[in-house]
Amino acid sequence: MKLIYAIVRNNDSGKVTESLNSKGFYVTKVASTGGFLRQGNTTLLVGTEEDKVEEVLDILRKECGPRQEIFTNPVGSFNYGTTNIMTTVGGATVFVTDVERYEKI
Ligand code: 2BA
Repeated sequence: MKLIYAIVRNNDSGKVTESLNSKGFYVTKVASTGGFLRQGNTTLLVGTEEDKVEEVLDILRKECGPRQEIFTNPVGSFNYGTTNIMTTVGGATVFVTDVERYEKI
C-alpha cells in the first residue's frame, strides 16, 4: 500500500478530487499553506495499492499539470485597455510513500 501526498493549487483541488473519486480513489483534502510564499494550497492524501499509483499520477498530471492560461491584467488599462497575458499556471508537488500498516477501525 502507498500513500500519495499531492500539494496542488486550491483552484485545481475540486476538479482533481472529483476525477479521483470518479475512478474509485478515496481522497482526503487538507487545507495547507506553502512555507515560502505563505499562500494557501491544498494537500490531497490518497491511499492506494502500488499498482494504482501511476493511474493516480496520470490523473494529477491531467488535472493539475502546468498549462498556459490567458490572464487579463487591468494594470495599464487607463490608456490602452486591458492587456491579456499568457502565463503558466498549475503544477503539483507529489510525494509517494510506503504505508507500513492500514486499517479501518
Ligand atoms: P513549488 O516547488 O511548485 O511548490 C509549491 C508548494 O508545494 C510549496 O509552496 C509547498 O507548499 C509545497 N512543496 C514543494 N516542495 C516541497 C517539499 N520538498 N517539501 C514540502 N512541501 C513542498 P511554497 O513553499 O509557498 O513555495 C512556492 C514556490 O516558491 C515553489 O513552488 C518554488 O517555486 C518556490 N520556493 C519554495 N521554497 C523555496 C526556497 N527555499 N527557495 C527558493 N524558492 C522556493
